Amino acid sequence: MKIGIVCYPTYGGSGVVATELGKGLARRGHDVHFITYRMPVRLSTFQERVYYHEVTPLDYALFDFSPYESTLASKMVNVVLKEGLDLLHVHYAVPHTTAAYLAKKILLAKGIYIPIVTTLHGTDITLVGIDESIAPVIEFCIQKSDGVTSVSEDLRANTYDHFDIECDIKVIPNFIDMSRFEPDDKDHFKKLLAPAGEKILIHVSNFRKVKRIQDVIKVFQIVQQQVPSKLLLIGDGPERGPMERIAEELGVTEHTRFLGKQDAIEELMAIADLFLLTSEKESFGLVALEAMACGVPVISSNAGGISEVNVHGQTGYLSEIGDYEDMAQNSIALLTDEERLLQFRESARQRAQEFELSKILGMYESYYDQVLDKASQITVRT
Ligand code: GMT
Repeated sequence: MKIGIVCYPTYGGSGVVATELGKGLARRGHDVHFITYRMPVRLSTFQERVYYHEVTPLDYALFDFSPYESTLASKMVNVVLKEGLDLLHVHYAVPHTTAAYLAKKILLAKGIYIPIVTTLHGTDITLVGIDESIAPVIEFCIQKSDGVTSVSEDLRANTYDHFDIECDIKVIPNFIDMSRFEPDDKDHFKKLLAPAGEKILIHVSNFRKVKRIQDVIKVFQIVQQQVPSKLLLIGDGPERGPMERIAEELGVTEHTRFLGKQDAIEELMAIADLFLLTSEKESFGLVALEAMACGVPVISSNAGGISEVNVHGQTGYLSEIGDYEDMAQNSIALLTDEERLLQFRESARQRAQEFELSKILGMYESYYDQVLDKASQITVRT
C-alpha cells in the first residue's frame, strides 16, 4: 500500500504516534510518504520505504498569516498524483482534516478518489476543535473523512458529545515499541541526578496549562517532606517560567531539575521510581505508557482516557483532577513500600505490553483495508 501521512513534526504526542506508525508500516512493506512542514523529530535517520515531502509556507507582504491549509492541500494533491498514493492518513484534525478534504475534492475533479483517514488525538477535539471560531469546519471535515479513528474510548465519546457527526469512530489506541524501552543499566544517570540514592519522580510534557504542572510540584513538595527524593521535569513550553517560580515559592528548587527538551527520554524514564501526570485533559497519555514500558508506576489524575492506560491499584493510582494531596499520599505509600513498588513496576511493564506496536499496526492495516474496500465501490464521475 502507498500511504501519505500528515502530522505535526514536533515533539507532541500526535506527531510521535504518526511517525512511529509510518516507520512501522514501512517495515511491513508499505511505502510511506510523510507530508509535513518540517522533518518529523522521530524521522531523523534513513529508512527504506519512508519518504518525506516538505510543505513550504507561502509568504507574501500582504499576508499576516500564511495560507497553510492551501499549501498543505496542494502538496497532498501533488504527492498523490506523483506517487500514486492509495490513501491519506491525517493525524490531529486541526487543520489537517480540512486540508485533506480540500485535496480530496481537487483530486475528485481530476477523476481520482483518494480516501482520507483522520485520527483524532485529543486537544484537536477537546480544546481547539470545539472553539466556535473553527468548530463548524472541523465538524464538517471529520464527517467527510472516509474513516475516523480516535486514540481512546473517552475521546470517541467526547467527539460525539461535542460534534453533531454520524460517522462511526473506530478506537485504535496509541502504542509503544517495547524494544526501545528494554531495561538497561542507567546507574550512571541515577548517580548523577540522585547522588545520595534519593527516589526519583519524573514528569514529561509540553508544559502547557492543560498539564497542571503546578500539581506536580505540589505533590513533590509533600513527598519530599517524608521521602528523600528528586523531581525531574522534562520538556518545555509556555508554563516553564511560571513553574520554575512555583518551585521556588514552595521551597523545592534545590531538589528539582528542569531538564528542558530531551531526545532520549526513555533513558531518563528508566531511572525514575514514579511518573507524575496531573493533566486536566488527556485523551490517552502516551507519555504515561512510555513510563510504564520502562517499569515506572504512574501517579495520575483521572482525566479523559488516562484510566484506559493506567490501572488504579495495579500500575499506579488515579486521583481526582487537582487533588494533589491524594496524589502525594499515593506516591508516599508506594515509595515507602519496596515490595509494593516492585509489584507495581512489574504490572506497569506488563500492562504496557498490551499496547505493543505490532498489535496496533495490524489494527491500522485492517482499518485501511476496510476504508479502501468501501472507497473502491464509489464511482467517480468527472
Ligand atoms: O497536548 C498534548 O499533550 C500534545 C498532544 C498532541 O497532539 O501532540 O497530545 C495528545 O495526543 C497524544 C497522542 O495521541 C495523547 O497521548 C495525549 O493524551 C493528547 N493530549 C491531550 O489530550 C491533552
